[in-house]
Amino acid sequence: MPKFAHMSDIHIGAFRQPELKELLLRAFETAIDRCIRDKVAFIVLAGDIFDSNIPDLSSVRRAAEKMKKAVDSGIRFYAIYGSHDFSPNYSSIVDVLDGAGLFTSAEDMSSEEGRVLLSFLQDPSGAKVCGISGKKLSIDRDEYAALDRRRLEEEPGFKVFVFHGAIEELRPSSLEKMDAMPASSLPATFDYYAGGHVHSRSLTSLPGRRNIAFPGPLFATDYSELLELARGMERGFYIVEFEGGVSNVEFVPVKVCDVIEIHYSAGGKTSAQAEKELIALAARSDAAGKVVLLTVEGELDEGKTSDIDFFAIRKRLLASGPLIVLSNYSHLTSHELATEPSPHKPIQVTERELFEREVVHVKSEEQKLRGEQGVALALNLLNALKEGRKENENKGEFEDRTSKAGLDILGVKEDD
Ligand SMILES: [Mn+2]
Repeated sequence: MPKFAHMSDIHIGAFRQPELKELLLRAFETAIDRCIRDKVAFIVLAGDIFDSNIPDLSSVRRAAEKMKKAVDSGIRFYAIYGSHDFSPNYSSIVDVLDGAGLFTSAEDMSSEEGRVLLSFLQDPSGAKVCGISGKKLSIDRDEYAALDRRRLEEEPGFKVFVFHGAIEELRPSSLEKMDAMPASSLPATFDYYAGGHVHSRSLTSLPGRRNIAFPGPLFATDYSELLELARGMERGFYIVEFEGGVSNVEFVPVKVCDVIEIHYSAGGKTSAQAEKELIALAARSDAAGKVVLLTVEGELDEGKTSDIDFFAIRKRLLASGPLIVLSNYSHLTSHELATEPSPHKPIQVTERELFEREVVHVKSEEQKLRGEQGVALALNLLNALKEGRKENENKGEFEDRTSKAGLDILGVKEDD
């Protein structure tokens, strides 16, 4: 019986730390190896394959090598962009891999009298694949609105629709604020809806639309998703068996590393007590080969947060040979000096807090400049402007790239 795999939101290139970048790549390699072993006919990548439209090239090289291996063993890749690896003003690495023949874009779109037409890709296994990429500036929303559904719905055979976006009816409560479209936006009568964008796994059938699937990431893409792994969340992808229709959907877990959380509440302790207990806790923990997330929070009753020797605690933890230790002391305060800035506060936390404090003064009516959306936009813009000149990039290219990145984030299209 033929099979295909469905992955999404891999975000290759995410994370600053080389150890985490490496784990992400290993998760991708593990998943592809499993597909080769399982002899899937094709792999659907439902967007956000990369963390940005131009991720770091060493990550791209590793990922491309593995994909080449799959292609050489007869597997085909059908991919769409996600909101992360698409840019309205810039080429994406997805285009490069498409051009090089590693991927086939699942979005074969044309327009006719204001209607959006999609063509099916005919896979040799018999499956028919088509889809719409996740784009910025709500371009994809307009495409769904103008989509000629009837032609797609009348097409006979085994059909897979690939998309990148949340579905209102299926949106997890934790993502209530996430932009979503109603399920009726998707053309009906497909056998499988290969979704991306939502980083939480689900497989649901709605009337007229069976098997709407979101596999979520293969590993994690940020700190909060690392915490989810530490708390027992399983990550992976789907393998779908089909003959006429879908006969089985299997979730394939991918695990590349143990992630543990060491949580310490310093509430009501003195700084000396907290330090002693933290060092003892570090000495007790079995961190060898693991990703360790150390969270220290609470308000000290006595002493300053800076009295705690965080270096010694870290050193003690590192002695047992963890892969990496990420510490978060941003919610540690002291009663004695309520205004004292806590030590080791990651710069991102400070920036976020500043924006959160100032965003209330924004007078604009524009929704995306206000509240949490405004904070996110300001942080994105700041990060884009912080990026320095790349090696071998000349000044003109650097300026061009920076201004395009800024426009992308603001959701403005460049003048031609
Ligand atoms: Mn994503």
